[in-house]
Amino acid sequence: MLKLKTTEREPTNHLDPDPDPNQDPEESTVEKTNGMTVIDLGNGSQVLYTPKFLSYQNSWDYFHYLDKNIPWTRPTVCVFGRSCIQPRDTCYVASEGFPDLVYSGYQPHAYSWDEFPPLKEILDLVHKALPGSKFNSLLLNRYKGGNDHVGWHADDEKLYGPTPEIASVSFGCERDFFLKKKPSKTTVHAKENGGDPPSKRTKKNNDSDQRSFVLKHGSLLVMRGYTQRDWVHSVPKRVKAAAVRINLTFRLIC
Ligand SMILES: O=C(O)CCC(=O)C(=O)O
Repeated sequence: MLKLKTTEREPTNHLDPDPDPNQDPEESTVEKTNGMTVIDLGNGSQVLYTPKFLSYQNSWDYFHYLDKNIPWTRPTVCVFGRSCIQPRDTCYVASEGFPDLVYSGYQPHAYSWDEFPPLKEILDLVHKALPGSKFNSLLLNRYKGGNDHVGWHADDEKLYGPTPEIASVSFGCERDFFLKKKPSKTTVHAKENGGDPPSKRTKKNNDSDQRSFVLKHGSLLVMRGYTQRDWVHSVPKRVKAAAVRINLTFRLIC
């Protein structure tokens, strides 16, 4: 069993059930508590980021274990009607008896948690860091170099319910992680539209509609609330990110 040390931190609360009535619901706020940054993206979307979730050495021990022992595959997926090889390695772990995960026309084999005890250790640490949260499945990604990436998407598959919580732990090479608000269709009524019939217009994005993080070795990033409904995220190609990065995204199948 790998020996672990986590960074000490205060337990964090979930989305504020009793928000300040004077605050614009679209306004985003940032709060820092004991190593964790809480970013309220507005409208019920929230991101938490802890750069030093796991200690440096434990993170390397996990990295080497995962790199060597996970049965990584690089499947063919279907994106916008086209077949392509997924630009990163993947593996999937889930508790028994839940619906199968299917994304981009691909249904990964679900391995059991019992086959990879260190994954259960990391899951326990994530549960401890996020009191009240529960995860029962895990999608693993391995980026072998700067060409490996994940394009803009939301983890909004039905099996995760309307407000999925995703806890993402990173090991190895640092990579950029971007969040971008989905363009919202606003109905423009006749009065505001010079008397024309109602029409749909797409609201333009501004700076507060984008966020970026550098996901550090041993870090934890959590997306909560309506983040998957209202935002998309990506890990873009980076020529200079030549080394391997492994990422674990813990999810709850409802
Ligand atoms: O590698 C990451 O940090 C993100 C992975 C991701 O977006 C996903 O698995 O859906």
